[in-house]
Amino acid sequence: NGINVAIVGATGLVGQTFLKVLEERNFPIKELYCFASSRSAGKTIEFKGKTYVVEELTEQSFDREIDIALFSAGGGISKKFAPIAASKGVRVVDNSSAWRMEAEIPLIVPEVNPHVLSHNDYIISNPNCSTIQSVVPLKVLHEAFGIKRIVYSTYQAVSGSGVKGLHDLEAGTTEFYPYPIVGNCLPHIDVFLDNGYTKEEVKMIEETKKILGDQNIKVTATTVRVPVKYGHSVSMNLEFEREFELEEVYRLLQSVDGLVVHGHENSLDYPMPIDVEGHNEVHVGRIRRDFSVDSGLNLWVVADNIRKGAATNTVQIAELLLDYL
Ligand code: 11C
Repeated sequence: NGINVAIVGATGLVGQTFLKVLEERNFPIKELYCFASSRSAGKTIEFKGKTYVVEELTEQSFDREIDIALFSAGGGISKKFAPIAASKGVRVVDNSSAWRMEAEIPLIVPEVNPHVLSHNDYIISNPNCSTIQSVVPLKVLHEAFGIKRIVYSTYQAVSGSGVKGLHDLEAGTTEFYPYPIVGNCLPHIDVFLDNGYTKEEVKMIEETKKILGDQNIKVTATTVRVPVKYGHSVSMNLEFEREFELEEVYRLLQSVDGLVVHGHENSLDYPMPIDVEGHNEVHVGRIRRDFSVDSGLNLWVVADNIRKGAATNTVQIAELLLDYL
């Protein structure tokens, strides 16, 4: 009766939101264990009226009956501790980038590819926040019209960098970002790679193909940090194999679970970060034909990066796992 759940990274921005979302969705928890680094050990966390003491994560942390562990403590922690947990029979849902591109690890957005989950999966990856909100509207469009090419341009909130990003915006410092984020845009998220792209751009490109299950889609991306606290925005330019009608695009997008479609009749009705903070849904607007190519479409997609981009999607994956325990 109930599931034993562990949170790894329980004191972080995403870890705290895991707890909120688990409570809001009434996830059937029997025992809850909260883990973090030694720095946070001993802190207390309130969950459903009970107080929990944060424990230091160690190799022995999973030597008890834990069914599901939600990880959000960075790639290094996931690389080391997810296999330890999995070897002890714990199903790990990992919010870091550590395992996403491993061929045998499922990378899941429940509205898009829940079918890739199987009984044998003990480590399941949660995609990058900008990828999650992008693929939610793309799946039905790919099925209907065949996506040939995607051009992503992102406008990403500082909370994607965690509390350090929020601090640079709130205090006007450059402790985390290399340049001021106040009154500025930084065309730079995560590290630069040899090919001139940033790692965030490559994540969007590769994760999109993996989740949509089609390596033939051509994808490019420019990812930009903007002075917004919560909520990533993505401008998407799509080119389809087949002809489409705009009315059909609206109809398809309106059929997607967890997607709110804006602007059918009212031009001022477009999604913005300040309106989606705290929402679990993805919002799409500015839906319009790209007249510069044969079969092109432009979309503007906004979501709370800490919610649907991280905690909510991870909890939704944990909900899928309930059928496999
Ligand atoms: C950002 N998308 O906004 C990043 C944060 O691969 O999970 C998430 C990094 C990741 O900075």
